[in-house]
Amino acid sequence: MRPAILLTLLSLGLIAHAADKPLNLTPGASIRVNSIGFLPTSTKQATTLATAKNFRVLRLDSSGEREVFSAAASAPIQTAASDTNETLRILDFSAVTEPGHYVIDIPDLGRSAPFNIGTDIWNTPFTTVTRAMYLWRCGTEVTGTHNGITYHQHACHLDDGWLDHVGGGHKRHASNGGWHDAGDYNKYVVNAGVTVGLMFKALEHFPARITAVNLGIPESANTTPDLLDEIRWELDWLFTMQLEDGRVYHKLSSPNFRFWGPAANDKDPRYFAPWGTNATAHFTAMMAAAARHFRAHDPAFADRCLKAAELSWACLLKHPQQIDPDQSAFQTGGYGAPDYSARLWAAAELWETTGHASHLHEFETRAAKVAFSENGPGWGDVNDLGLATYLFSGHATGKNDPRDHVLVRRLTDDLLHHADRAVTTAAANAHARPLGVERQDWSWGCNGNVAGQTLQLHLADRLRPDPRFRETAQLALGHLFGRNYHGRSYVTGLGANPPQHPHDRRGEPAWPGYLVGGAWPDGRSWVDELGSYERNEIAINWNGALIYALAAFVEPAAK
Ligand SMILES: [Ca+2]
Ligand SMILES: [Zn+2]
Repeated sequence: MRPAILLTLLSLGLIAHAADKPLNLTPGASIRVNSIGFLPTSTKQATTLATAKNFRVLRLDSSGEREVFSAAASAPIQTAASDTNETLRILDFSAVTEPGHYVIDIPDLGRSAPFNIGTDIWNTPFTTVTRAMYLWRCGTEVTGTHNGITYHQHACHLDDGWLDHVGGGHKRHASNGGWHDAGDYNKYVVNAGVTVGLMFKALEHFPARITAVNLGIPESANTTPDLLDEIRWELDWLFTMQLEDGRVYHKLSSPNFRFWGPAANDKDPRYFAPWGTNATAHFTAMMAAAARHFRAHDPAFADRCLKAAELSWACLLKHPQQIDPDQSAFQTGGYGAPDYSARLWAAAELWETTGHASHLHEFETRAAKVAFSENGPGWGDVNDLGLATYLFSGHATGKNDPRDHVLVRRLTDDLLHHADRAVTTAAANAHARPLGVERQDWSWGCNGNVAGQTLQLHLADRLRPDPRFRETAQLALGHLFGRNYHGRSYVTGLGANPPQHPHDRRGEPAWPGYLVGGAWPDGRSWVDELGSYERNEIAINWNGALIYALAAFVEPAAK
């Protein structure tokens, strides 16, 4: 994904031959359970080593512990070599429905991480993971407290950025703000796309759940939903990436990944990379969607977003062939990808916001050649975002639906096919991972894919309501929060034994609310090590996916 990272870190000796070095793998956990917990009505399962025959569930409270359930484990299941290559059993305790604090106990084997049953179990994870975007803000002081630890960053990168590599000479063009991208402090327009896109989709699909959530950010006292406020922090930066003729700079980055330490100590100059059509298309899509979302809260800002979107769209029409930026001055993230899907997404958002037939035509022409993704949306493929906007368009009302009905039917069938397959895949997997466990299902950032895959499940549920879709979306979260080979949460600061050493330049203790990349090339191969950028880095696109996945289960009535 970002091969330049490897070269840079190797050359600096920050990691020694990471590509060759065998991973220091640990034995799999004895009992693996979603350590956040379960909604009272959900199916409740955990996974354990095959030595367990029987298990019990204990309720923990101030008076001690008491057994509330016991049962036999399932028959043994052998997992594939491409998965975890073990013999395991499933523990089903769906009969336990009373809200409370629990643990699974297996004689002679041990106890699981504790977990909760309740209607509000996903509220704090949603707030923490979304607030993590605020903690990523560049160009400003940020501070937050989590689990008794206060995290603080002084205002950073106030010189952003320099025009040397875009023909502007050694002059500064103000480009403060935005989010740091990942474990590094650079800012990339393309990766903002899928991140902002999924955050907007969370608001579109689950407004009653998340609109009123207080994220504890500087804008929490105003009347705008905090999630929109947080997105706006990125949009305000994105405006500075647009040229007067609508072209959009690809990124704002230091030349390499040399610096480690607090962001405010990073004095490496940061430069604009030349414009490209892919960044311009992502910019257009984000601004077009923003115009719609901000209309009710700040009409002037909505107008500004729409104007920016239309300017960049006109630029894209002038440049129908892909133009990639020259990034030879940089060794940082390239984010190179075909611009096809970003143009498709931009057309969808422009149509949804303006209703203009030309945008619908452009979208449908492109959409005729695509299907829903296999792994959920990602920075290199945002088709799912555009297809989702189209399938659930506010313009498609009754007799006045202007869409191509043949295309709508095909996309609907395709979406349902993908979602049904995710349900089947999760049901067949010992850790209920809906993404599957073939070799190609474990890849750099696959935890983000697991989270992002819930988009298709919730879209399918809107088209053809089926409790299995939401159930499977919870299983995806369960896998990320502990029902996995390691029996650990893959999200910093949340759940059982979360990552302590993420690949994050801010250092330790680990900043809270970040999904790490995950295991590959099989389910065992994840390590909690700072140097493991390819398995233990954090990134805005993965958090964007997790924000979406969590938003679906926030329960505002349970304070
Ligand atoms: Ca607010
Ligand atoms: Zn910064």
